[in-house]
Parts: sequence; structure tokens; C-alpha cells
Amino acid sequence: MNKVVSHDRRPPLDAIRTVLESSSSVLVASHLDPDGDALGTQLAFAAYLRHLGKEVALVREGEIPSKYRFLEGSNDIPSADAYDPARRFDCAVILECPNIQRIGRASRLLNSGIRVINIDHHRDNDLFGEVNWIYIVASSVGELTFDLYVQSGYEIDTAVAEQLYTAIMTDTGRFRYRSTSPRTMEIVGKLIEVGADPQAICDRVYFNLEPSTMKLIGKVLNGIEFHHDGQICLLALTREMLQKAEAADSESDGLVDYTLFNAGVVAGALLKEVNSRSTKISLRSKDGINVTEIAARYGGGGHFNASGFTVDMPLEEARGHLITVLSEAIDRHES
Ligand SMILES: [Mn+2]
Repeated sequence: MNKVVSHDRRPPLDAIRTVLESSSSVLVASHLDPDGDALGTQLAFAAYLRHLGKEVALVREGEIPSKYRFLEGSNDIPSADAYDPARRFDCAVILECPNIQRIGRASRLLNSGIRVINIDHHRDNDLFGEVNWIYIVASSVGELTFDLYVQSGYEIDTAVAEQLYTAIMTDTGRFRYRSTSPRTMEIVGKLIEVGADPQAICDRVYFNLEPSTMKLIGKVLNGIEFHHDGQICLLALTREMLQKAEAADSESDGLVDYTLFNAGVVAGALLKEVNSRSTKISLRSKDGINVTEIAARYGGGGHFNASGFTVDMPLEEARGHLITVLSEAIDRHES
């Protein structure tokens, strides 16, 4: 096998075309627990492949979050278990996965002889494909896919514009992260021209919460605490709050982000009561405070400014402990 690796903004179009031209059935997969970039790009890629006359199969690992169900085709993605294990594909397009393990049980569909195209923007991508297009400067795989379409002359419709807009919007934190480049904004401008509606899409994804979620946010914010001269912000979520709000566990997603909305805060944490003996902690930071190092000490992991771990302590004990650990990290950074 002749391995092609490109770390360029321009897609390795010839290599991608060569593999696709020799394939009639194509599997399109992304990572487990799909996010907006994974799902939006997967759907957009399927449209492109159908346009090329391919027999396209999509697969998911995990539920599609309801906030993305407005995307055309999002309700018709089977799980890996729904496929006949004997079914064979000529090619697999794997999106947004630094390694092949990230596709989860969908890997059972990778029959021998399948040709793999790997498109990603993660720094630690291990180049598992026959064709690997890894451009880490891109905000999202959605952005890369748009560039592929431009190069190949594929003209997108409104449904694809919405899928790619959702991919880029979510992976840039609504065009807020540093990965948001002039090119990102040019691309979303073109997507709007083709019919993506910025307000409608943003509202569907971010401002379409259930009353139970809003009640839960209210309860958690009501207990907000500041420590260490206002540099640390803590939030706590108890089982009782979930019960009283009649909210599911998943409705606390994103709550930790509130800890960094305050002026002066450099480290934030959400403590989530798992049970009377165990507490799950999500950390956020800015200004050079390394929270992955803290999480690693407790067997967790993540990124420099976002990490998490679970401790065998009741919530109140974990809270005291965490204030000490975060204060030390801030003092070390300042000294
Ligand atoms: Mn992404």
C-alpha cells in the first residue's frame, strides 16, 4: 500500500479521487459520542459521495444528541450493530478521529482490504489511513471538507451548508476559539450565501433547552462560590438538585463553562456528586494554569485548559481538597 500523508491546507485531491474512483461502496464514520463537527461533516460527506454515484453507508457509535436532530439525515444513521457483519465495503472515510480506536464498535465494519481515507485536524493523529489529510490549523473537519469541495468543484446545497455550518460553529465554540481564522469566516460566509441561517442554527444547537435544564442551571448557579481572591470559581451539582429539577445527568453538560464567565477567574471547577462516596470533577482554566496536570495526578486527563477526573470522596470533602490544589497551582504559576 502506498501511504499518502498531507499536512497541507490543500486537500490531496488526486489521492482521494483515486481511492474513491476504485470504490463503489463507501462507509463514512466518525468518533464515538458524535459532536457537531463529527456529525455535520459525516452527513455532508455522505451527500458528496452520493453525488459521485457511490453507495454510501453511515454509521454512528452512541446516540445523536437531540440538538443536532434538525440536520437532514441525522435521524437515519444506523449504529454498528444494525449492520450485517458480513457486509463489505470498498472504502471507509474516517472523519475527526486521531486514531482508529475512536470509531468504537464501528471498527467491526472495517473488512479486510478496505481502503481508508483519514481526514482530521487533531495534532496527535497517528496516520492510520491509506490517504491521510491532517491539517491541524483548521478549526474543524467541516472546514477541511468545504475546501475539498471547492477543489473538487462540488457545489453544495442548503442542507449541506447547514451541516458544515453546524460543524464549524460548534468546533469553534461559536467562532470564539483561537482556531477561528480568516479562512473559517470566509467559509461560513459562503455557507450563509448558500442558505445556512446563522440564527436558526445557533438557536437550535444552543438556545433550545428544556425547562428542566434551565431549572438545573438556576440551582447550580445559585450556589456559586469564589475563592483565592476571586481567582477560583466553583460550582457544585448534587443528586438532590437533579431530582428537584427533574433533570437527567446529561443536562449538566456545559455547566462548567459558567465558571470562566467571571472577570478575574483563572480556574474553575464543577463538582458533580456521583454518590455519597464519589465525586466527578470537571476543570477549566485560562492564563497558563495547567489543569490537565492536576487531573493526571488523580488518574484523569484532558487538555491544558480543560480536564476532568473522579475522586473517591464525598462532594464536601472534594470541594475543600480542590480549593487547596487549585490555589497551589495558581500560586505556583504566579511565583
Ligand atoms: Mn473537530
